[in-house]
Amino acid sequence: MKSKSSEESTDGRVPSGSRPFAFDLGVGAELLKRFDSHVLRRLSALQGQFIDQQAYARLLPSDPLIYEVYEMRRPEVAGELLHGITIIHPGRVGNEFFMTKGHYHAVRETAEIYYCLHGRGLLLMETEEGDWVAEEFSPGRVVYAAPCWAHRSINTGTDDLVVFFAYPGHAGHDYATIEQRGFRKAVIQHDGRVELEDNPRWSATVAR
Ligand code: PAN
Ligand code: ZN
Repeated sequence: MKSKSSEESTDGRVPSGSRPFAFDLGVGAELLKRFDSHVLRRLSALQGQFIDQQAYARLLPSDPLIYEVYEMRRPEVAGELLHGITIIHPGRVGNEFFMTKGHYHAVRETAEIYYCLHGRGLLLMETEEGDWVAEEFSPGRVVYAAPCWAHRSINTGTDDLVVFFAYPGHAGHDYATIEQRGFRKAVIQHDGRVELEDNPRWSATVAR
């Protein structure tokens, strides 16, 4: 499946034994077999993020699975690309659609590219300076999260949302800023439509 060689090096340089490889990208069991790690995120991992805290509390006893990440293991160094698939399951907490935790990259000056394989949704992005953008996910669509933009995937459909992602190996993840502050916008269902509204739980400052 893959050569181990010297890929485990963590001294910040691309290992000399890093070798090319290839795999098929599709949706289904064949794709998922190829991945090295599988992370499951349940509702409890998103504590404090959804607007309707009563709806959150009602769902919490069953702690539903919100999303899953299948990742290729690569050295976490600047010359490598970390990549994999995220599957966000359909559903809502109150009127708000299921979503990922969302994060800034710890190294802010690193981008990420997404390719939507299946489903419908949005990549919600914002900067620390106050800018925000929501780009649509639909099959075949690429979304580019530029350096310094926090990003959160949201499933606005009735089926799984499946996206491929790739980002620099040294990017790292800053989850704390979003855990404390949230995103400026929330994505909700209103009269059967998908709408963005100001997030009342968003706070302008981050306690450090
Ligand atoms: C993605 C995300 C993935 C899950 O690979 O890690 O979609 O979202 P959270 O990491 O916010 O839980 C990515 O943006 N990596 O950098
Ligand atoms: Zn990211």
